[in-house]
Amino acid sequence: MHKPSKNVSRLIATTAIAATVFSAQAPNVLAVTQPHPDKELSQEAVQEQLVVEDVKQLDNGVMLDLSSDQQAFIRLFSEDMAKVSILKEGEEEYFSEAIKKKDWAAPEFDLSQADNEITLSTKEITIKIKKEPFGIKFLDKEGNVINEDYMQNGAGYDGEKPYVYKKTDKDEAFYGFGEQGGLELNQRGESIGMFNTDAYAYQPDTKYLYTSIPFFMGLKDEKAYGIFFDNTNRSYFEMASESDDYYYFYADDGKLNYYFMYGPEIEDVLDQYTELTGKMDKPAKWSLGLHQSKWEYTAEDIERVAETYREKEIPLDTMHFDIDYMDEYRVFTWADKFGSEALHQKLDNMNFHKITINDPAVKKDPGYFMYDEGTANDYWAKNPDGTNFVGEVWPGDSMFPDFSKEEVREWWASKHDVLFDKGIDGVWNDMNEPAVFDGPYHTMPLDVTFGEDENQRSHAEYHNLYGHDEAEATYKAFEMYKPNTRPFVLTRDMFAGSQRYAALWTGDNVSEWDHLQMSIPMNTNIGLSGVPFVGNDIGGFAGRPDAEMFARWIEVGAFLPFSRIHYDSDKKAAVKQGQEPWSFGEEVEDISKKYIEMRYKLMPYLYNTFIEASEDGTPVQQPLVYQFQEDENTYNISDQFMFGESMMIAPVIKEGQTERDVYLPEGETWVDYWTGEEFKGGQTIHTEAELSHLPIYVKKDSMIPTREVQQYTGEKPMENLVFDTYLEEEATYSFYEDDGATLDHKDGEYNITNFKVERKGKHIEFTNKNEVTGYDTEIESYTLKLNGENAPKKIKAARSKYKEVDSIKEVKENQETYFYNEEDETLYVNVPADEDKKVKIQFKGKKK
Ligand code: MIG
Repeated sequence: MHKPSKNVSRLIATTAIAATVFSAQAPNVLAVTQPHPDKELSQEAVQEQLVVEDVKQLDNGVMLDLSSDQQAFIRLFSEDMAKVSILKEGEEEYFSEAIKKKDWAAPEFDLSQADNEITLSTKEITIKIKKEPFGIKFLDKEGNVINEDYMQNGAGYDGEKPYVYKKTDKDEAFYGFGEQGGLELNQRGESIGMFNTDAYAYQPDTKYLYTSIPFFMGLKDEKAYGIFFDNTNRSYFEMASESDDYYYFYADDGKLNYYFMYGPEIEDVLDQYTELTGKMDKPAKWSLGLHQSKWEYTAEDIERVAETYREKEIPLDTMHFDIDYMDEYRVFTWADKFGSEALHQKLDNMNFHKITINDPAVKKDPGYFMYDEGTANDYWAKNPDGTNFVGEVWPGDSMFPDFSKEEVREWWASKHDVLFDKGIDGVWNDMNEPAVFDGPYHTMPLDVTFGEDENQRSHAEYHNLYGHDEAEATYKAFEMYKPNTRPFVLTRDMFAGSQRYAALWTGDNVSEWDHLQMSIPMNTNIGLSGVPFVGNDIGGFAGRPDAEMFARWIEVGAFLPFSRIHYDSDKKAAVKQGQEPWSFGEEVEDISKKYIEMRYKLMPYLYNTFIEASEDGTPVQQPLVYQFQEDENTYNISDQFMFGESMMIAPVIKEGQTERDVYLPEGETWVDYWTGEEFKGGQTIHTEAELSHLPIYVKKDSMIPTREVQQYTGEKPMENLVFDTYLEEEATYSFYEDDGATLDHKDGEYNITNFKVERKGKHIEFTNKNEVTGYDTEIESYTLKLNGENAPKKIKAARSKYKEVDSIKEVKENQETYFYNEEDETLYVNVPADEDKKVKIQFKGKKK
């Protein structure tokens, strides 16, 4: 398979002069803005080796005196997580803003010393530290080496640059690294760089994108570990890009400080990582609906597009307001037409949610309240000489809030009443690299400063945190003004841990087939980096898709965690093609409607998948390897994904294609969602996929909660919950329910109900048990939809016998009824929600 490597753009980044002008060019790899040249490690420096000179036991690990006046701290944060710090003389251990949980109870551990080795072991892992030369090895409890330093180079500093070399071999796969380009899931062989960059119209081989998450996982021999390099400076990951024997990571500056976490399940690594850096909140349900947006919709366009969705009965929850809603790009103001009461009334009456974009840059404009207040209070980022930094963005010369200061974040938060007063429900943070049109490499000079006195940091150090802190400030705005409403913040730039505050969209992608394809490895690796709430502009932002591309994109788009159609201003598009579902003719409109409706039907499942994400860090859009790490065939599948626990999506992502191969992971039986045909896992099948067909496969023995379609979330009460069930032996579902909007769940206002469907010889039993009942549910009945079953003989619960009816509609509306559809061999059974007896379904003969 052709593999466009990011190493190409590494060359470009180091040798070419990066474009610093506003990047409105046509898509062209050479024109994509990239930061200043990469720094490389000196081979001489990395060959110097450190030696352990003294050892002290700590309550949770050891402190080592090293040669070259350095010190190492190796602390156990849990039975399978350790923090490794190697520090220069006088430096202290450190946590960046990424870290949510700093206090970890020390696990029990043994410490022993031999001649040249120190051993720390917990119930789960053993850490062997070699004294001369100094090096660290992590082993599992059976004594398998999971990860070890590459001793030729080890770890240390090359001048200012902290680095770590690790041993690898060709069987090890790498995942995570936040937002990365490329068409492959497995990042082995890649040169990865992290420095948040406004990379308009990026390409698969563009090295620097918007978001930096210096976290990755290694997977070898079916065992996974994670490494989080907690350094906010520009960092680099050479993942066996030079040799199959080692990989290394380093940063331009800062401390050497990383966390090692052991799985062996990927799932456990991610759970640990998100314990450390925070989980996402339970999302507002409306934010899981479809969003529509365009740069340069007029106020009239917004109204007309919103109306058209309702007229055409295509579900939509949210309209976005891009930068034109502001008065000449002054943040926290409204231009007349966009602020008009009439427009907001109309949108509100049609039950739309509304999101406004927000940029960090504040127009340098005496008399404008933001400028005046920020200046009077000394809130701006500064030049090295202490004067305020001024750079050009949309409003012209602008000031940049210093979000590193808590006071500035509070101030910024407090300004959001201007938006909330118009009924704005979510805030979309753009340009937070920060992008500066006339700055070197499209951002601020690296010596601009943030913070004061002992908290002062250079832009070089703070850069990757700018969007993170702005997201925190925006999140605070919700706490301030909407204390019992779930926040929705969308951001272009993140650092590790930003999932605590915001969802991520992957910036200015392009209407090209490669981008549709790339979105899958990109999003799933972002998911493996602790950020479940992610999406790409459906149809592509820059350029315009044709009908076929849009149809294929909406098929994928309906299954993105964050699902938004958004596109570039007409000024830059060669074709003035609209990008609403009806802009491509009837066929594509029908296709769009079909899949958008499907998303709304799956809302209970999607919401529950997000609840899991908020609890365990589980990605919503998962690479196959996430659930199937025992099956090596999944390690580099980049064109299929799991949508939650049970549904596998195998979209067509190539032009002109109407069929494709699909790999079905081993260990499951898979059911074709459309035909009911069953397949054993562990094989590649071939399927037809005409334009309207999105191949979907469901794991056998799963229950998928669904509901009737709504035009927007909250349109109709969910009186009947339908369990789409594919039964072999036993399927279960633990269903979470709350209001999906407030924080009342924190006071116990939620339900958990455990459902079980079991095959017992000639009959099937259905049970539901309440585990938590704190929420006043609207559910009156459950429809158990059993796919691929014979006609039943009788159905009863205790003594009450269920009555057979003639249609799906009838069964959904009448409790204690059932309907058998012979054509597709589907049985529907309506069980009252308060049924506390087993429901027994008896069949005539043996299972077909
Ligand atoms: O310099 O606000 O990525 O989504 O429509 C371009 C206008 C600024 C970039 C965002 C895009 C948004 C656009 N913005």
